[in-house]
Amino acid sequence: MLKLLGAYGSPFVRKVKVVLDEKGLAYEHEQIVPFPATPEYRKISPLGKIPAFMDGDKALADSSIICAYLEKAHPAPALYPSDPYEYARALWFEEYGDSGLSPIVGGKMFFNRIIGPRFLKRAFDEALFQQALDKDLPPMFDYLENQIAGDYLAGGMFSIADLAIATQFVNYRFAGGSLAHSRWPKLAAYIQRIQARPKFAAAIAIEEKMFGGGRD
Ligand SMILES: N[C@@H](CCC(=O)N[C@@H](CS)C(=O)NCC(=O)O)C(=O)O
Repeated sequence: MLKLLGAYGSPFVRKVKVVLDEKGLAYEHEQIVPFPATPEYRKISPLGKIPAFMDGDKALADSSIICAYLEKAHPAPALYPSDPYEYARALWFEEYGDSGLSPIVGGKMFFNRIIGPRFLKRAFDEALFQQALDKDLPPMFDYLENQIAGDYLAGGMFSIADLAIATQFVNYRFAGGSLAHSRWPKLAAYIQRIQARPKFAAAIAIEEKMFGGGRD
């Protein structure tokens, strides 16, 4: 049996969940909150982060590693382009989402405004939030706006690139961010299109009940 470990609200858990769903795989989803990670959980995820994954007794950690494993183990439908350069571009956009957008959207916005105050008794740092909106994100959104040429970011197909970018924008919206009426029309339409895919939309709908309401 396949098992996804990690809590709703995490863009990385969502990334793996949508890969599993797009590939039509059956799996259990165990809600693991990593604040703090237990010694037991660290045996599966040595850095103490979510998600982790079990395929029977085989354990894996890190969303990118888990998604790469799922692609090898269950190749259809393909979620990585086959052309070498487009494959590398897809990995680049995954990295851009995971290491570029996430520290800002996840750390300075979603965690700062939602998770910290709601679950960890941490005060909301409004200056940090505003810094993300005013300084950090505009050049990143400009970059993405310029990268969007067709329906998808890499290889002319829905891929890990689109998933890794669009998952960050779920947290962006949950934290109160908006792309509407913005200076990024291509990006706004692209994100809406990717998140409207049935499996993606279904994953978001579950979390919407928890995080989509009013902001704290
Ligand atoms: N590179 C990792 C990042 C995972 C990550 O940062 N997860 C966050 C939640 S969204 C976490 O577990 N944080 C707990 C911690 O850093 O202690 C991945 O892609 O899985």
